[in-house]
Order: sequence, then C-alpha cells, then structure tokens
Amino acid sequence: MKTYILATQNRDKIKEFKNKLGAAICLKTLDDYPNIPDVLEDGTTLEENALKKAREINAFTGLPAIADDTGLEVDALDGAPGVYSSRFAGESASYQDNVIKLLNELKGLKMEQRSARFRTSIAFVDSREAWSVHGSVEGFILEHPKGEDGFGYDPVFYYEPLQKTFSELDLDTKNTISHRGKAIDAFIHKLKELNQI
Ligand code: ITT
Repeated sequence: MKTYILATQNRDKIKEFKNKLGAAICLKTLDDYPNIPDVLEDGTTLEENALKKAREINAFTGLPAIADDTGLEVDALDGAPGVYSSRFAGESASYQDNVIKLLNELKGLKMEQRSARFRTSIAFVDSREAWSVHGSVEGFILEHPKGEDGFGYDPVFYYEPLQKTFSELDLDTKNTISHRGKAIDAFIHKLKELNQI
C-alpha cells in the first residue's frame, strides 16, 4: 500500500480523511513529523493555500502530499469568512470564538438571509505532478449552536435536506454529504484514474 502524507495538524480533519481514505492508502500526518516548519497560509484562494501546503510538505518529507483548505462563505457577509475562516475572530481564535463572532455579525437576519456554503479544496503534489479537486455544500447559519459532534462551524451549519446541523450528524453521514466528503470522493476518483490506487 502506498504511503501519503496529509499536510494538516487539524485532528478533526484527519479523522474525516481517515474515515474515507484509511482503507485505500497508508496515511501519515504532520503528527509524524513534529519538527516540520509551519506553512504560511497567505494565498487568496482555498486552492492556492491547499497547493502551497501540499508543495511545501512534499518538499520537506519527500512523500506524495495531500492538503485540504476549507472555508465557510456566508452570503450576507459577501462571502466572508472564506479563506480567513480559521482566524475570523483573530489569529489564535478558537472554534467557539469564531462561531460567536459569526452569530453576532448575522444578528437580526431572517433564515432566508442566512445562506452559506462550505467549500473545500484538496491538493495533491508529488515529484511529478500537482493538481487539486473541490467540494462544496449549501446550508444556512442558525441563530444558536445545536448538536455535539463535528467541529469548527458545524454546530451552526444547518443542512436543510436532513433538517439537522452538521454537529447533529455522525461522522459517516457528514462525510457522505459534506464539502470535504465530496472533495475526498473526487480525490479518490482522480487517484484511481491515475492508477495511483
Ligand atoms: P490546516 O490548515 O492545518 O489543515 P485549519 O484548521 O487551519 O487546518 P482550514 O484553514 O482549512 O483548517 O479551515 C479553516 C476553518 O474552517 C477551521 O479552523 C474550522 O473552523 C473551519 N472548518 C474547516 N472544516 C470544517 C468543517 O468540516 N466543518 C466545520 N468547520 C470547518
């Protein structure tokens, strides 16, 4: 089985990747390389950031690298926080700080004015090639968090077809319908096309 490195320190993302990809490939993560330098995410798009992370981690480890960059786009905020989703409430903001800021910014807006989507770009870089795939999912931002599972903005992201927030879904269900789940499906499809798995 071929070994890849997932260029993230985010444990929640790692769980979702392993849930879908675990059987098909051997997946290392940045936890296996404690001294690896941080990648500065200074791109203006999710795709740029994902490719940058994958390039730098491939160069450092020599392993084929996979990187995910994800953002929440809220229509009433003209697409913010988008590429800044992890630092919406400041550089070292927690998931909860970011959710509180988001709810404050949307105060007073009706449900139909609270439309949003998650977008994920997944990049792949090895010594021969670099490419990326994408996934997105539409929803609405609730006025109050609901549910215990998931991470980040999941407790306020309402997915209308199931009438639940992403935090009310188990991992398998979230991974079937989510931005990241769809991007991982596209990623597996492309690896198969390239005879990499
Ligand atoms: P890496 O760059 O190390 O992969 P990160 O936490 O910085 O991890 P991103 O920049 O891709 O990840 O994600 C930005 C933020 O978007 C993240 O901090 C979460 O708050 C949120 N987020 C990402 N994926 C999410 C998901 O599936 N559900 C809810 N929120 C998510």
